[in-house]
Amino acid sequence: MDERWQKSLPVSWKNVRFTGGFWKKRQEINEQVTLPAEYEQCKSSGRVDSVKCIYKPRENSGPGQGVFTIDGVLEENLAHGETVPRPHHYWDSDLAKWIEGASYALWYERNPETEAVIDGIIDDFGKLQMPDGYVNTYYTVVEPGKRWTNVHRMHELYCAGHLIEAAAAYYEATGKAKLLDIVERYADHIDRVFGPADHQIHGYPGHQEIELALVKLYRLTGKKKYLELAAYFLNERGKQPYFFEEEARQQGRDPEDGGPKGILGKSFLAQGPYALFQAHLPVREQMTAEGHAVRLAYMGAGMADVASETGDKSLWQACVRLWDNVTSKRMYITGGIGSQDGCERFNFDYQLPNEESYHETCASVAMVMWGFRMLQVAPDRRYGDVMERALYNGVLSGVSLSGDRFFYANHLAAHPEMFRDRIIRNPRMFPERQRWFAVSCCPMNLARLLESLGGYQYTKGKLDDGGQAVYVHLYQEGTADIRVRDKKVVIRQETDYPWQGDILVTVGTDLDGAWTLALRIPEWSGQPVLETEDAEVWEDRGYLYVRKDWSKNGHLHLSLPMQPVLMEAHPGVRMDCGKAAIQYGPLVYCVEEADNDADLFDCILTGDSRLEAGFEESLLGGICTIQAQGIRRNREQWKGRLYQPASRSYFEPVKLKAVPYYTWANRGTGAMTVWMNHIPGMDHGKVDGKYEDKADRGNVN
Ligand code: FUB
Ligand code: ZN
Repeated sequence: MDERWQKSLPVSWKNVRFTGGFWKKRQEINEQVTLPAEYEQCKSSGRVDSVKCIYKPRENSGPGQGVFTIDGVLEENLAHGETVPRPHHYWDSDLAKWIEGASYALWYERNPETEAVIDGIIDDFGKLQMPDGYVNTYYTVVEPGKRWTNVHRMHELYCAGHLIEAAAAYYEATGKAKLLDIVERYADHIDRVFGPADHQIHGYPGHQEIELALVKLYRLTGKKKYLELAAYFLNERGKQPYFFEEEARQQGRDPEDGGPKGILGKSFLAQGPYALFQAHLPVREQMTAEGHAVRLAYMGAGMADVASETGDKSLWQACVRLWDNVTSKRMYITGGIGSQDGCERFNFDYQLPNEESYHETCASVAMVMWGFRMLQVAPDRRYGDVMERALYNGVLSGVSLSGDRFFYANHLAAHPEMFRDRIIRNPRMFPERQRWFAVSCCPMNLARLLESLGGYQYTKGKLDDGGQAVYVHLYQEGTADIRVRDKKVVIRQETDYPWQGDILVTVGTDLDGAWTLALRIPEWSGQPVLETEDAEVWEDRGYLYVRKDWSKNGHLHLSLPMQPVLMEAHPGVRMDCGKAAIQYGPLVYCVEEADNDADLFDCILTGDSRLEAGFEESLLGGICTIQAQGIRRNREQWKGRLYQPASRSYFEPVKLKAVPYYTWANRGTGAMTVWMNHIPGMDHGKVDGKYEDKADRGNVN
């Protein structure tokens, strides 16, 4: 159990600028293509107008009348002949996430048109706000009078959380407090409605998010009641009698009825009632990560935040326990989580299917958010490495290189044929990025994360001896403007990361005296080389601490050895037994049909497959590709048969080219796999003119 506490706080995204390199390019696409495309989708789907309250409920409309998705909620559409799109109960969150992402972009480059669009939506939210502070489109126009009657399912608190995050971003970017005023009044309302007193609802959200948002609001306003409310929501979860049942009974609903299709209710998961919502047990008693993946990771982020601010050790321990279960048994190599398509949830330990993976983009975003918050309590590379893994792989695969197409589910292997008949059932699963989804959480989540990524690079805190430390969690070309002991410090990183691991750090400051830069050394990098002068250097939990007077000599050079390696999964992951995946630095690779004429699923990487990395400027936006040699069976032997007796097969050599996983499916649909067959003890050298298995001859290496 991670007992050590070393609090640090994020260096604001406003103080960090990417000046070139990998993420700068992605941010430009995000600003120029993704955010505008998302706004257009919000407009044409009715989201933007929904805040204007133009929807009029038809008689008998409301829950129970529409088209249900797998998670049992109404799809947006003009179902049942309605003339105006019915606002979905989480449309507010989509707009809020868009405002958040667009606000970050405004800070980097003020754009009066975007600002006017945001102002317009904020004004509409302002008009929507009730005198008591309540703001929610759905309950204003679709089910008026029913607010706070189905907190279990209807996402009011989730939408509130996203509005708070949007308000914080808009305020910080523009200095304008009008959305912040709205959400403060709303948060005050929520604080009056929920709580331990008899007249209050003793409840908590069905979809976590507001917890971390309230901590953000607390940090921005200094008002402790927001932190206390966040803690209250976490501490209430799982208490008996179950709030979701009490709520249902009070509203005359049958608590045994899980809702449409009966999948979300009391007895759906073996782990206990309401495990899908992480409400089966009090958070401190939850031993494994169960249920809906995004909810769990947002909850973890909220727990870490609250623990960090309150010093609550038992909450922190519970948070570490969940983190450990996720990252040691239930996470993909891409850092993504939630392998089960039905209900977007965790599965049992090591159940990580590749072709059928759900692996929602939002869940990877949530892992970045959670990992970053873990780092703020305990700077340990096991959090930073996962954050980076999720970012470069699970998150980034969610958007096309062009910036206007998105994955909801991210598969780790695909053969397009197997998804053909799924198109009708669930476009989220199709292995081709889509322009939009009816439930469009992922595109928005991804855009707001990429735009605020600078805010995940550094934190600042005190060391045990009281000295100041600035932690460097991510490497990227750019500058950070930080205050240490109230003096300005400018940190500049020059690097071509993630394509190579050299990082030149220059610190510009006239702050006298020693303080510490702590650099994350990713586990994949083996032995790093650090060059610097006049410094005291030590290592702790995967961070290299460099303490010196930076005003005298502000340079260091960190070299993280970066080579392609074959990775294996724990033997418990039965889908990956006998397989290996290529990793290069933080990037996970895959082989795609577009580069390989071989049948990808029959290729075998052998013990002496050499992996060679080379940069290809003109491929997929400029990437390092990895070349590997392998073998495969000669298909002609099958002579049209489907099966034949096993015999020593003849192998033929095959050359494979792997590309970063995040770039897959940018050249049409085709087969792809991250995990390839791998026989470590097999040499693919030619024997007597044929390729055969040396291991058979006792020649295992
Ligand atoms: O329910 C809101 C969001 O939509 C969830 O976080 C996603 O998993 C998707 O269901
Ligand atoms: Zn999503």
